[in-house]
Amino acid sequence: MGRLILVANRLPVTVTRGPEMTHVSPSPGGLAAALRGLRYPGGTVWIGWPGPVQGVPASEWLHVETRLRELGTVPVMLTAREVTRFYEGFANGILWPLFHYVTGVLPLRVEGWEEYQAVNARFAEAVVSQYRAGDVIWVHDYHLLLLPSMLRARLPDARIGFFLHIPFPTSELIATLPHREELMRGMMGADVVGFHTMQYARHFRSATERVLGEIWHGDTLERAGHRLRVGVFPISIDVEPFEAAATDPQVEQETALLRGDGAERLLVGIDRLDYTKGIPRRLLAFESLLRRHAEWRGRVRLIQVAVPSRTGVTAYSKFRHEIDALVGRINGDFATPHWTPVRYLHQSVPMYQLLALYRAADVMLVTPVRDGMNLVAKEFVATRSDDDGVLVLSEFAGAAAELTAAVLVNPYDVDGTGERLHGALTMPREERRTRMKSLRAVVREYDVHRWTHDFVDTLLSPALEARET
Ligand code: GDG
Repeated sequence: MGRLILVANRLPVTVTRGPEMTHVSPSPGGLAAALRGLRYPGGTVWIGWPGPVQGVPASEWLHVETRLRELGTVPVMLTAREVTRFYEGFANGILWPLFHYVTGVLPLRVEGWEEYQAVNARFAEAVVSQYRAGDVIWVHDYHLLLLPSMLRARLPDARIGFFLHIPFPTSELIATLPHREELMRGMMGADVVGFHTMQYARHFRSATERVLGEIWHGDTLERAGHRLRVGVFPISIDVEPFEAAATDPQVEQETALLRGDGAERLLVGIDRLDYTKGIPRRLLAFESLLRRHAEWRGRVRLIQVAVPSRTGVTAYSKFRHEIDALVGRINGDFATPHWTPVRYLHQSVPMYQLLALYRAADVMLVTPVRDGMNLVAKEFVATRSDDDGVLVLSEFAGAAAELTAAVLVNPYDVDGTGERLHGALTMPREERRTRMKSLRAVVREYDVHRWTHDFVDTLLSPALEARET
């Protein structure tokens, strides 16, 4: 049996230079979290960028390389210029906002295309050098849209899958993208192209029709030498560690500390600090709750964790200041000497604390303006084996297609979201239980192992129908 070669911009581990020595530690973000627990009978090989390693002294590099090899990973190095122009520029400065419909942060001029091509070609080189007949290749995400076709040209008989972790937007937006033909053609080298939702898959089909004049037969398309299939595979989580939180003494202790004497209700938000996650409008919705329902003043607080992310991209540093200012204003307007409405953590929290926040939350706020899936929503649900807690979820998160028993909100409607918060805080216990039971059943039914299995199965058997397209 062949191996599964996983190709993603970031390895599931990152090399970072500490004050004393260099560490190899788990990478942040949803993709890494979802794929870390992946098992494949023939074994896996990971190909990706290990993070900015330029500062690692030569004396430690051998140790780092050995550690990466032990973990089954193959590093692809990026120069500082490529980090700026491929990663921060083209991938995170153009594709990320455009695919999330946040056109306001797009630069006037699209730059970094040469580096985007060059890095995709370097990844192709690394995959070809690892590939053995019988291996299956699975390429991930928007950083590597050109890679499937580059691999198809070099390895015509290989099984190549591609999965997009972010939304695929309407073809109206794809049409605005310089290099749209190359990018769409790049994806089409795969045998299977997977998305989180039916809507994204539909947008992809219409974009290929519009940009390349392709003609689909249902979910398949005949290409020179191979058949392309589009499928829907909603990513999920490894449920077990989240359910186990219920019996972890450290988590229980922390949960009790967060709940305190129960006099205050707790709202929780946990996100990467990203303009797609809807943090400013969420803060305004909370403010609206406090203004319109004054009875909650002193009786409810919001803990918002925003993990620093992509700090090299200008739009992110501007956005950070916007949140700082909003938190300051809301706290300034509403705090009393005994109560602070918003506790804002611009840092990541350790796992036991993350689990305790999920368990202590009366209401979990997942209100992105746009999100491919959003794993935080699924993690929260999996943690609530007590069948309590309310999930307030944006209609514009991919997760909303599955988690229909959540309280769904339009995050752009700030006052409307504030009213839904009031509704969530006053929801009767029986309704909370019914909704949470139904949400937990969805997440348990389709976990990350089924997700992987479904995708790879579809990739291995072209005759097999993909889910629900
Ligand atoms: C992309 C897509 C899609 C967050 N803060 C802390 C922490 N986290 C962990 C969460 C979760 C992950 O980070 C975030 O995952 P998301 O899915 O919510 O978001 P993205 O990073 O934007 O992921 C997204 C995903 O890819 C997978 O396809 O769902 O739509 O944008 O696992 O738990 N973990 C810890 N401390 C923190 O402070 N330990």
